[in-house]
Formats: sequence, C-alpha cells, structure tokens
Amino acid sequence: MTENYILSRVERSTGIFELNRPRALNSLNPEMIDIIDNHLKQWAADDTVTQVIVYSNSEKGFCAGGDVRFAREVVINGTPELADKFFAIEYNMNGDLAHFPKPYIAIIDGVAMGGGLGISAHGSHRVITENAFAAMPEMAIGYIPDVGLPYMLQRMVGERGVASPALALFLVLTGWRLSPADMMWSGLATHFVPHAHIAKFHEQVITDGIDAAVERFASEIPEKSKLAELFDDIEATFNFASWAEIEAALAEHPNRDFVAIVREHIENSSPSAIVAATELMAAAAKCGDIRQELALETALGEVIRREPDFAEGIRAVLVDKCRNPHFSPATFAEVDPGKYRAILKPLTP
Ligand code: QUE
Repeated sequence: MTENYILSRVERSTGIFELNRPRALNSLNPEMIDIIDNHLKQWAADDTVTQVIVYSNSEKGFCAGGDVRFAREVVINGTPELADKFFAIEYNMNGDLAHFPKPYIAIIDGVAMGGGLGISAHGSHRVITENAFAAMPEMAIGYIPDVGLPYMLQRMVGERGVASPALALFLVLTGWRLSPADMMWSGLATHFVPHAHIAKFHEQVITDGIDAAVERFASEIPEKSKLAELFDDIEATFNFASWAEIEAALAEHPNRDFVAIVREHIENSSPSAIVAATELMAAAAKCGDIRQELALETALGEVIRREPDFAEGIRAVLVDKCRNPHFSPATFAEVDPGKYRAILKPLTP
C-alpha cells in the first residue's frame, strides 16, 4: 500500500501541499517530488487556483531534506543511476517552483534543511515562526549544496538590502544553523508570524488571500541575528572563488574567535565536498537563471555521489548516527579542485 506522503487538495482557490511523512521528518522521496511537480504544473495553468501553500502537519518540523538514505542504498548497490534520476527530477521541480507564476507560500514552523529549502525558499512567501530553523548540511554527508540554493542564497538581499555571495558561501560550507532572526536578516525568510497565530494565519490565507493574512499577522521578530554580527568577518574571509583562497584568508584573519567558529563547523565535513561546493558556488554566481545553475548541480552531483564520501557521510550522520566519518581524501591538500572545475566549466555561462 502506498501512503499519502503529501496530502494535496484545493481549498477555495488555494492549492495545498500538506507534508505527511513525519517518521522521516518529511524528507522527500521520488513519489513526493512527483506529486509536487505534477500539481505545480496543473495549478500554474488553472485560473481557479490563485495561490499555493505548503506546510507540515507534524510538530517535528517542516522538511529535513531529500531522501538521501535511499540515494546511499542505490549507490552502494551499484545502481547510482537510480539516484541520478531521483535528483534530476527533484532539481527540475525546484526550477519549476522558482518560476511558479503565482504566490507560493511556505509555512516553516520547524526544521527546514536541504531539499526542504528547495520546496520553500524559491517561493514568494517564506513565513517562519520562532520554532523555525534552517541549514544546508550537505558538507557533513560528502555532498554538494543543491536544490537551487546555491543560486538563491547568492541573490537574496534580506534586511541588508544587498546580496552577499560571501554569506551564501559561508552558509553552505559551514552548514550554519540559521535561527529565525538569521533567516529574516539573511532573506531566507520573508515574514515572521508567531507560532501562536499560525493556525489563524493559515485560515486567513485561504479565506482572504496571502496579502490580507500577512497584513494582519506578520510582526517584527523579537530576537537579534547572530549571523548579522558575523557579517563583516564573513565578508573578509569568504569572498573568494576557491577554497585555497578562503583558507589563506582565514589563516591571516585577525578575529581568531570567528576563525575558530568556522573551523569548528567544518571539522566533520568532507574536504572533497567543501572544495567541490566552493567551485560550484563560484560557477553559480555566473548563472543568469536558476535552471542553468541546477544543471551544474545535476552534473556535479552525479560525480560526487560516486565518490566514497557520499555513502560514508550518510552512513555516519543518518544510518549509524555516530558522526565519525572516515572521509577520503582526509585533507584539503589532497583534493584537486581541477577535477570539479572541469565538470562545471563547459556548463558555466
Ligand atoms: C545532510 C543532508 C540531510 C540530512 C543531514 C545532513 C538530508 C536529510 C536528512 C534527514 C534528517 C532526518 C530524517 C531524515 C533525513 O538529514 O538530506 O529522514 O529523519 O534528508 O547532514 O542532506
């Protein structure tokens, strides 16, 4: 029997995706991605649907990411092409979502990581509560930042009013866990609604539309962003197109507390993933459309999923949950960025 991992329906003029896979923290499997993409196509063309809303029906969180346990299994069983197919379909859906022509509202009332940001961050309204947090944690599993976030993160302006490629790179390389205040400040989130008002907010979105609901329920976030305090240090050390340059900048950076934070965050990360991600972000900066950037992820993802760190990282983080990965190569000095550059170059505008 197949379970309804996404409950989709139309209420009044609102298309609804209710994420319903609580045991896996709503992580997205191929079936869920198909449901989202098919409905987006249908609802984009249907004049009776004026907006779309996505939310989780579980207290546990919004969405933890893609179904990478599945991806690991097919890779170690010698059929990585099944993972290729899964990710290609997911990334295509992320592109469709980024170009969706109507208001798309995500209510994030808990964790949103990786693929969970891929089904929320590209929409017009990213509504968070004080329970929200977000991260791009792929470095820990020997993978690359994906689902269009390398493109989106570099272009969001947030409360600063100006995009920061350095901030985007810092976020994907460190896997920084963004607090609600960090999400608002960075631009990952667009509106804050206290958890206590979310049910009423949700109801009003459906009865009166997103603008009226935001007008009534959105408020100032009470906390301050820690990320904002690190911003000058981030700009001074992450505004580079290669990991070697970032390492050199970190080595000389006067604020050693900041450098210690960075080192602590990348301690259990795959050196190959960090180098590949830095190359991907530099290439993503040159893209004029998210679909071009998704093509970079597709190509680089196929290569990196076949490297040992992918299966090993998922084993350590999600299967054995022991956080003692044995990455290979184990040091940055042994990783050749040229290998990743060669994959990206022909596809980079
Ligand atoms: C990196 C990832 C994922 C991750 C952790 C990482 C990811 C993902 C999950 C996850 C978490 C909890 C679950 C689950 C999956 O964690 O993609 O099923 O219950 O889905 O460091 O990319």
